Amino acid sequence: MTELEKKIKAKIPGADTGIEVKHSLCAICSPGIHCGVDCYVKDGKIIRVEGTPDHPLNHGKLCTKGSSLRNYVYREDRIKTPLKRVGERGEGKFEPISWDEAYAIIAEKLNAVKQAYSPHSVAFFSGYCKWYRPILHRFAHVFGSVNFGTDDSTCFASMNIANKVTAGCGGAPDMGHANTFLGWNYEGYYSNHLSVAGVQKLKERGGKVIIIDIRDTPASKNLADIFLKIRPGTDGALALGMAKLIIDNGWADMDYVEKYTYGFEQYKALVEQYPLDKVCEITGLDADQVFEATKLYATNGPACTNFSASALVHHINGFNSHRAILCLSALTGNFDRVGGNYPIPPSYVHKAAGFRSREEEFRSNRYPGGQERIGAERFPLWNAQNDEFQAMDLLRQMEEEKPYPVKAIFGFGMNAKMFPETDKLLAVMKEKLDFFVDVDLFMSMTAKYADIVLPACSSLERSELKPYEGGFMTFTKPAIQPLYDSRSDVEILCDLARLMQLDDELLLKGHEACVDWMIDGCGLTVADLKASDKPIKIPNATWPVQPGKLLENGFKTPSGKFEFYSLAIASIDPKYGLDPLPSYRDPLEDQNDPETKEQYPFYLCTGARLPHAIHSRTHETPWLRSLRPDPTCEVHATDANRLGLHNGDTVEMSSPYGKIRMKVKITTKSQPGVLMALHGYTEANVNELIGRNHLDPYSGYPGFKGMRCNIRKIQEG
Ligand SMILES: Nc1nc2c(c(=O)[nH]1)N[C@H]1C(S)=C(S)[C@@H](COP(=O)(O)OP(=O)(O)OC[C@H]3O[C@@H](n4cnc5c(=O)[nH]c(N)nc54)[C@H](O)[C@@H]3O)O[C@H]1N2
Ligand SMILES: Nc1nc2c(c(=O)[nH]1)N[C@H]1C(S)=C(S)[C@@H](COP(=O)(O)OP(=O)(O)OC[C@H]3O[C@@H](n4cnc5c(=O)[nH]c(N)nc54)[C@H](O)[C@@H]3O)O[C@H]1N2
Ligand SMILES: [Mo]
Repeated sequence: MTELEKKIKAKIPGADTGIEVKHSLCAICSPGIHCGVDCYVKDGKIIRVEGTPDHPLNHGKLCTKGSSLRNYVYREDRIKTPLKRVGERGEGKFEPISWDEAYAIIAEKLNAVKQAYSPHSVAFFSGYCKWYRPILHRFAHVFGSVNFGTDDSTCFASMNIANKVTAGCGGAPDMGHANTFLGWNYEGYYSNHLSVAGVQKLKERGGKVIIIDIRDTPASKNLADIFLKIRPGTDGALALGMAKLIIDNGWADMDYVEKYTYGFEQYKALVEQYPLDKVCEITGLDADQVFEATKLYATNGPACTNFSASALVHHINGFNSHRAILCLSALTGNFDRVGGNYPIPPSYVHKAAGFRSREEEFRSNRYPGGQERIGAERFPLWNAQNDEFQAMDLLRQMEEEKPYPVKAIFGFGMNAKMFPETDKLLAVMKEKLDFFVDVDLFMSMTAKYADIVLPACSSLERSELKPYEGGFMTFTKPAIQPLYDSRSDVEILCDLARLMQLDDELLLKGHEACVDWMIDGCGLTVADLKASDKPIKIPNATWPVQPGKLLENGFKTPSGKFEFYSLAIASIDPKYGLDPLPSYRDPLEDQNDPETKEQYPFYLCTGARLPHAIHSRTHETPWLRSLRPDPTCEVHATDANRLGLHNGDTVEMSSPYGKIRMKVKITTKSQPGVLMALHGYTEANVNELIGRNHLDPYSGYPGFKGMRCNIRKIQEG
């Protein structure tokens, strides 16, 4: 018996030999934190999953979701073969077909739309998965369409654009050197558990932590020296008020401001309008606490800040709230400084590993032009700053066919439940599309509307490139053969590129050739990476990244400075009313007429993260679902008492856009008047309650975390 087999026998009583341990990664959650996993494989089946002990990211740890990876991969609703629709769209009636048949139909139908309308009338869309995106993006362009879009229309990109127009790039918190951590909507325990150790270490060194959240969380309880429990969606006003305090009390780093920033006088005039009493009235916070938090942040530097990908920017005023918070970092001289926030260039699909890949070039150097992307006219700032279409305008464009029709969608993990007014989107897709393909692991509600459904394999059944912080990278190998008749997303795209005879050498050569092209210069090839089963050091990566380069060489903004007043925004046609300054607006500005206020008195916050769930992909995973079996609406005890609600009662939640039912969970962690619920349930989809035009005009992002709502008891629990 080998040493390994002995170890396995010790761990799994009764296990016979013949078990192999294969290394892979868990791709259930955020692409930046895909943990290394050890899969125990017997007779081609995974019998156990553990975190890889010597992995540079997770060091053996796994979260709740990763621990149920085996249960996720072997879900019964996995799509088993390519399918062709035989019933009505949405009915879910399909017949199995071969891959060759499926490919032939897809090629024919996409080309038919191209001929009858234009290549731009085919939209290519990716849901939450990121790993294949550069390949899909290039495929869209080589096919001739400008329309490549993703879930970035609701995630990360708003923050990225706000960073870009202010500082030219984003900034990662330098936790290792900060004295104060401003954890603005930071809830690492739930949304990024591997980040918590960094905050704990800072505290152990004597560092201070400020948490700003709308609910009590493990972070507010375990980490905060000061906790500001703010009224949802009012963060922009708080940030402007903090800036006024910083300036008035002489805590600003005026040397930094003079040397490295642009538009200070206009910014100062804006923050003048936010004295402490007004800020407290808007945010519901206590004046002394705001003062103490501001003083700590501004005087106990260096201070770094957490910037959230979704919590703030999921309000219709969120883009500017994010900018207002970012401005604090320059006002106090913390941007691009040791212990503050400093830029790290991404290496591959949003992940920084200390080298610059050619991903962006790969995605864009075949851009066909000739038409505006979907959403370009409605969201000019998004369009100017992002190389994807804004999917929040897809429904309108399909429906109105203006400025041109969208007649086919090639979707990878497309999930209509991600979009506000899901039912309306599906109805328009049903009516308007000539052709819809969806590639997914599971038979989702959206896949049921597809004409052709293709089975994708999971991360354990395929190979993918994955860089890691610290200067590591891996190209995974399949731990098991693709289940059923599934294929990897990239294999599907490269097969189709060949069949459709697309004019692109790289796509025709296949996945590894594309990856080699993108990582050229880092000192490794796919062949080098494949020689190891685990992440290896990238020879040409620079890590840790040294701050200070922007201060030395200039910011990548029109002025070359950090812009309190954004010249990129100023260049947008004034008819859109976008303010170059990070001004504040009410998060319910479009719903404040007296009738709506009276009918829908609650503030609904959807999708604030919980550890056991991620979007729609985990709700149907039995082990995870068992942790919270029912779609649940969290109601504050004060409201529950007033309305006579008890735990387990069924309530109808309603908004001007729709109604759904959920079970009540009474809490004191949130605030009176605020309801909280997760998104992604098929039987209780909160996005039926969010208006499709309830959008931030800067980014096009929906107000997922700020919508008027009401509840009514339907049934005792
Ligand atoms: N109300 C509300 N809505 C939200 C949010 C919120 O907070 N509140 N959050 C928003 C945010 S931040 C995000 S990121 C989006 C997430 O947006 P979604 O795209 O809705 O995310 P998922 O439901 O995780 O994944 C979509 C589909 O991808 C499939 N899939 C999984 N793995 C693969 C694979 O390897 N290949 C293929 N082809 N498909 C795969 C899944 O089965 C699923 O059907 O939701 C947004 N929507
Ligand atoms: N377990 C789990 N982890 C996830 C995900 C998941 O679905 N589940 N999704 C992943 C994805 S796609 C994303 S984009 C990230 C998002 O991760 P984050 O950007 O961190 O977003 P959240 O965890 O939703 O929100 C962080 C905190 O902000 C608070 N918050 C909500 N509204 C407001 C507000 O108006 N003001 C303030 N100050 N705080 C507010 C929430 O209560 C929450 O505690 O998480 C990733 N990680
Ligand atoms: Mo996200």
